Amino acid sequence: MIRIGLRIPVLLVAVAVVTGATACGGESGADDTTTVAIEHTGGPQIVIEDPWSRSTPDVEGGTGIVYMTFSNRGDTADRLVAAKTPVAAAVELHIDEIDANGVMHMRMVDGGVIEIPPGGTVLLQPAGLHIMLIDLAEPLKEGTSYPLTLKFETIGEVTLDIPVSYEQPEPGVVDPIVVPGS
Ligand SMILES: [Cu+2]
Repeated sequence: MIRIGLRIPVLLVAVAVVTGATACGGESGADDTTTVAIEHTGGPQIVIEDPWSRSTPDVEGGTGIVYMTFSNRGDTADRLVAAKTPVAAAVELHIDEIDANGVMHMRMVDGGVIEIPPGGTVLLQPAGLHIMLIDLAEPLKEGTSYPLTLKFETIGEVTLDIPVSYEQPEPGVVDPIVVPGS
C-alpha cells in the first residue's frame, strides 16, 4: 500500500492524528507500523448533515446538484468514492473553481474522490464541492425528494433521501445520519 504514491500523504496524516489522540504509552515507533496503526483504530465515523438538491428547470435530460456536509468523528480518514441515484444516468463528484478570468468552471475532483479526514468537516455547498447528477430522468421538482446512494471507501454504502428545494433549506431540517451508527 505504501508503494502507491498518492496514498502516502494520507496515511501519514492519519497516523499523526491517531498517534496524537491516543498518546498514552509514550511509544513513538509509528514509522515501522504504519499499516498496523491504521487497522487497529476504530475507523471512520461519518456524520452526514443537511443534504439537499437544487430544483431544476423543466427540461429533458438536465443536470442536478446535491449539497450536504460530512464530518468525520472517527479516528481515520474515509473517502467518498462514488454515488448513484435512480433519477440520473450518472453521478460525478465535482468542484467549482474560478479561473484566471474570474469565470466559474466545474470539474471532477482530483482523483475522483472526496477525502474526509478524521476530525474534519467537508462542506458540499454552492460555489464549491458538489455531487453532480448527469442526464436526469426528469426534472427535480421543489418539495419532492429522491434516493441517493453514497459509496465510501471504508464505511461502505449509505442511501439518503434528498429533499429538493430552490433555496437552501434551514440547517437541521433533516436529521443527521451517522455511519457507522453512534
Ligand atoms: Cu458539477
